[in-house]
Parts: sequence; structure tokens; C-alpha cells
Amino acid sequence: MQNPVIEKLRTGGCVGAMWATLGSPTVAELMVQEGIDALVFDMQHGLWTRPTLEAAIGMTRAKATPLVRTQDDSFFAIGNALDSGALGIIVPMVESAEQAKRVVAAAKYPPEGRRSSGGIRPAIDMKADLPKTNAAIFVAVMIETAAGVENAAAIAAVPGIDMLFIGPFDLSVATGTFPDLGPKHEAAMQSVLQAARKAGKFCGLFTPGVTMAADRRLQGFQLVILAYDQDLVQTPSKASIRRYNGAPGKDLIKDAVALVTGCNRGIGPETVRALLKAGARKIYVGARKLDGIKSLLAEAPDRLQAMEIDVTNGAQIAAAVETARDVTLLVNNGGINFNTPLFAINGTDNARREMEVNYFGTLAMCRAFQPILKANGGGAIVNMLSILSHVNLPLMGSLCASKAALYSLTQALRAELKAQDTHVMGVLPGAVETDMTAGVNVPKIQPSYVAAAIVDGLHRRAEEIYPGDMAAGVFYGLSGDPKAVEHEFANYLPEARL
Ligand code: 3PY
Ligand code: MG
Repeated sequence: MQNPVIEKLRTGGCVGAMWATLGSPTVAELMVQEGIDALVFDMQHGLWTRPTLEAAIGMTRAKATPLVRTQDDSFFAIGNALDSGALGIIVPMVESAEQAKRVVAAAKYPPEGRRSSGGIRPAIDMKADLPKTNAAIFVAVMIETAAGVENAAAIAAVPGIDMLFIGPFDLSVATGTFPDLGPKHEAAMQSVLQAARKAGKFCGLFTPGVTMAADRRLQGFQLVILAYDQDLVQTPSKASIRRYNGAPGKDLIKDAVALVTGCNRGIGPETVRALLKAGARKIYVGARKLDGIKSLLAEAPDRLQAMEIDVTNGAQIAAAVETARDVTLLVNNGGINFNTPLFAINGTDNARREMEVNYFGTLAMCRAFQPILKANGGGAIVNMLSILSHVNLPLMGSLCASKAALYSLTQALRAELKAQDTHVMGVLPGAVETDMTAGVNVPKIQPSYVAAAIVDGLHRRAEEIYPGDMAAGVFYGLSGDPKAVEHEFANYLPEARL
């Protein structure tokens, strides 16, 4: 009988574990499909019963070594967990060496302890397995109280204890730092790590996510938690409902006075049409070349007004501010895309120009119109981002960087303009049928579709919208596995040209 957890610890490795608390064998099975060092079944706070635990261990042990956080430190709780097939126990709330000795005694058969022999799995081949079991059982005790921290060295010294495992949440309650952790809490945790090391024992801790787990591994902790099932279900569920519902409030389009930049072609003109239809009182139609918007202006001459505006031209922005003092809705649609990778072209001129127009141009417009929006009751700003704000498509790497910068800017705007009640919405479509994507051979949505989504998003006071299959699908992928999407997009470099 072997225990891969003990083997990994002995070679200096850090055991990565999933943590299952919901009591569902199916969820547990799904969590470890990728294969991972260990799966901890939480019988202290979790919903496992003896039969569900037994079933779940059977369903998962080929993919992850089963460990159980026991219901308590009692002889029978520990015996039950091990009889179910767990190869290790994590015993909560251990505060003294005496208590630790009792834990070891419950976990080991005589002569090292007094574990009772029985159970279904241990009896499958008891004659062969029992003599080898003691050495294969991993024993961890949880340090999660002030007394536990105080006595950590004595607890670690108890023969048969393999690991001190810290419970940061209970520890924060016990040390009075909850809900924040802070330096006092961290010092307590580090003192436990040192106590374990001095005794030649391992130290682990509960971490609620993989980035924290990797960071603690760096510090020398040797059992960390990558994810736990309640969080995997609850957090995205809550986020989805909030995103779907938006935040009802005052209509941002009816009777609005809008200014839409970039109306020479593409999404701009369609946005103007959609806003007109949705009840905007007046729209300044911003364009770098006024010749190109004549026919659009003719569609509603009494409600549309031409405005010559290049968002990188300070004088034109200043003139726009003088003219358009009644604006309540600023749509920063104007942008540029050279469709170029970072290295396949000479120099960084394209990258700089994209940043100049998409990022600094939008920023200049927001700064110029902020006082006007404030004076007019708050209103709204709409920024034309892209799904590529969230993940780089190296085919047009510098454009993506400018859109990522613009996404970040949009977040800052939302925060800074909250006090003046200006709603800020980001628009993140995938490929849209415009001149900008003329050479890109992927399914595209129509500009009118994006315009309709903008109107809908403003009605719902959404903070972000993802119009079309591509954007919505990529966002879905990014929320589950952003690295997989990044690697997928990396494949769209036509050829290595370095
Ligand atoms: C704690 O942080 O107290 C724990 O028990 C982790 O589950
Ligand atoms: Mg705890």
C-alpha cells in the first residue's frame, strides 16, 4: 500500500489538492478529472455522509489521493474516515500535544496506535493490507486557534504527526482579525510554518484559489488547496445573475443628447440610427471627414448635427465642447486598427498610433466632456472596446494592447464618475463587418447588431455588453479557462516570421 501524498512530501514537493464540501460524489468526480495530487473531503463543515463519502472516494481515487478532514478529533470520526478508504486525515481544531497523540493513536493500528480493524474497503484484502497500512496513512492536524499556534512546536514534535495544516479563517476569528487577515494573522501563520520545519514536519494551509496556492508553495508550504466546490458553483452563479440583470434606473436614451464619434463608417452610423429610433432627442454626428456623413445627416436633418472631430486633435475637441454643451450621452466609437502583429512590421509606429487614437483619444474625449455630463445630470459614456480587450489575438497584437488599455481606462472612469452619476458602459464585440476587418476571414456580425446591443445595454444600464456569438463565446471561455483561450488565439498567427 502506497500513499502518493507522502511520497511527494518526502521528495520536497508541494501537494496540490481540491477541497470538496458539498457532499456530491458527482461534483467531486468532476473536480478531479484533470488528475491532481489529492482531494480533501470535508466532513467537519461539509455535507458528506458515510455512504456518500464511500461512494465519492470510489469514484475519484484513480484521479486523486483521498484525504478526509474529519468531523472532529474523536477516535470514531478518524476511524470512519480511514475505513472509507481515505489515505490521510486532516483533524480540525488541534490545540495540544496530548490531543495530537490521541489523533495518532486513532489513525494507526496497534502497536503504534489503537485503530480498530474493519470497514468495507480495509476488509477487501485485510491480511495483505493491514500490516502495511500504518506507514501509508498521512496524519495532519489543523492549527487554527490561538492555543494551537502557541503549542505548535509541541504538537509538531508528536511522533506520527506528519503535518501542521493551518485553517486561516478560524485563525482569523480566533486572533480577532476576521474578516481581514493582516500582519498579525500572517505572523501567526509563519510561526506555525517555522515550528513545523524545526520539528522536521511538513506544513500546509487552506488556500481558496490556485494563485494563492502557488504563492504559498513558493513560501515552502507543502499542502495547498487549488479550488473548493462551493466557491466553484456559487461565485460564477452569482456573477452570472448580476451580469444578466443589469441595474435598472433612469432611461439613458429617451430625450438624450448624444455625441457619437467615428461616424464615417462601420458601427458609428448604425449607432446613430439606433439611438434615434430609441428616442434620443438630438445627436452630434462626429466624423473626421464631414463629406462621408452627408447622407446619414439627411435621414433626420432636424435631430442630427454634423461635428468634425478627430479624437487626437485637441483644437477640434475644444471646439466640440463649445458646441455640444447639452450632451448627456457620449459614445466613444472612433478607433483605429492596423491589423498588424508586433514583430512582422518595422518599428512601432502602428502600435503608437493605435494607442494614440484608441486610448489617448478616448481619454481626451472623456476628460473634455466630463464637466458637461456632470452639469447635465450625469448621463452616460459608452466606450467601444472589443472582446480582444480581454485576450490578445497576436494577428493584431498592438490593437489588442490598446483595447486592453482602454478596458482598464473604462474601469477607472466608472469609478471616478460614479459620484457624478455618469453611467459607463463598455462594448466588447467580436469581429464586426466593417472596413477594419476586411482582410480577416472569420464569421462577423453586422454593425446594426452592435448598435442594437448598445441600445439594449443602455436600457438595462449594463456595465459591459458582449454582442454576438464570438464575443459571448470567447467571454464564456475566458471566465472558465483564460489560459486555454490565450493559447487558442496564439494559433492564429499565420506563420512564424521571426
Ligand atoms: C479554516 O480556515 O478555518 C479552515 O478550516 C479551512 O477550511
Ligand atoms: Mg477551520
